[in-house]
Amino acid sequence: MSNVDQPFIPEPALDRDCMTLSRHVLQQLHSFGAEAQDLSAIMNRIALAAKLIARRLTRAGLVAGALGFTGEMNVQGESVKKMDVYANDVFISVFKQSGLVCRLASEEMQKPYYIPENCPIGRYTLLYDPIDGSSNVDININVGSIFAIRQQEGLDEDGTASDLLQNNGRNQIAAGYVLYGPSTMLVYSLGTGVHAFTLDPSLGEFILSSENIRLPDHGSIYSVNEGNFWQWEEPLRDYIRYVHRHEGYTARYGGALVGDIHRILFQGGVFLYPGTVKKPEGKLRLLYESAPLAYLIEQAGGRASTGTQEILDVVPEALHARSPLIIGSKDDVALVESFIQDRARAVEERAARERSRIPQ
Ligand code: AFP
Repeated sequence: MSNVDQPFIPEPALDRDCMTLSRHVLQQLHSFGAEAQDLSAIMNRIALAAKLIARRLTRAGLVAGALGFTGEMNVQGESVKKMDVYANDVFISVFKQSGLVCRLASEEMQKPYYIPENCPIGRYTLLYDPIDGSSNVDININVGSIFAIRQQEGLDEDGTASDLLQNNGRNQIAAGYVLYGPSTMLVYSLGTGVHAFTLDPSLGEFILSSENIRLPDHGSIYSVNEGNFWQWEEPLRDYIRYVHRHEGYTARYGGALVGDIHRILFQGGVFLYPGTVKKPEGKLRLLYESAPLAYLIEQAGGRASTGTQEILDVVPEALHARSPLIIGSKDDVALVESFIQDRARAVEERAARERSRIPQ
């Protein structure tokens, strides 16, 4: 028999090395149609942005102008880091002349950025947090990027992005994050499970490293900035008192959401960024942080809640709206919610007792 007649059975290691991100997207969608090709190309551009950002982060201590603050404030009133600006521009650059994305919105920009030449064919919006946990950059600890893809509804001719304010997080088509850690990893979901890719620097490609990741229903980790303890509402303090008094819990908090969520995705547990008495909406941005991560964690079998509502059901009131976030293993999220419900019930019962004492 000649070689031509023999069936080609690739070595397993070779086959694994060939499972790139763009190939994986097409495989997930079971299609080579136009929409599948678009999503595959969008993910490929996000991967390019991730590689550019990873390259700069890896050499940040050696490159002039890579570290530190710009001296400006962003729309949220936070000091802007040079790396935030670089990473924000990278995402815009990779989508220029792509024909894929008409509009990009990030927490670093007051208004969405439009790429008019893409708009006649680019039906998508990219929402992103270019550098999440940027206070970690100057001390060389892990940071991340978070992204979500949505279908653009209407032409948004007045530039108000009103379609983004009429829909909840279930409207996301895909979401994910990039973790810039000891290795650079890209984790994403298209609504068909959660998959992790590791950047192989020798190939310059993200290669599939874990497929269909499932979150355990319970984990030992609780991840929260306990320095805010006295600023929280009482139910959150009840929860923390509970974990302090019970065996089997361990605290982990890195100051960068992506790293903390990545740990929970693989090991289970719960991450919390609750509101405080002064800022009930909390710190994290719904469109760029909470909703994309909620989409991902739900796809892996976990849950994400504000404490009283599923994150994916929240419709933002503004582009840069914030939301409290309780996210992770199902049972752990439910446990936190149970403290919120208990306090709400107690308040309700006290009010009913007061009412019954007042003579009618
Ligand atoms: P920065 O990007 O401004 O550093 O904020 C990071 C972040 O949004 C999120 O990644 C962290 O989980 C959280 O803030 C940390 O905030 P605290 O410093 O208040 O704990």
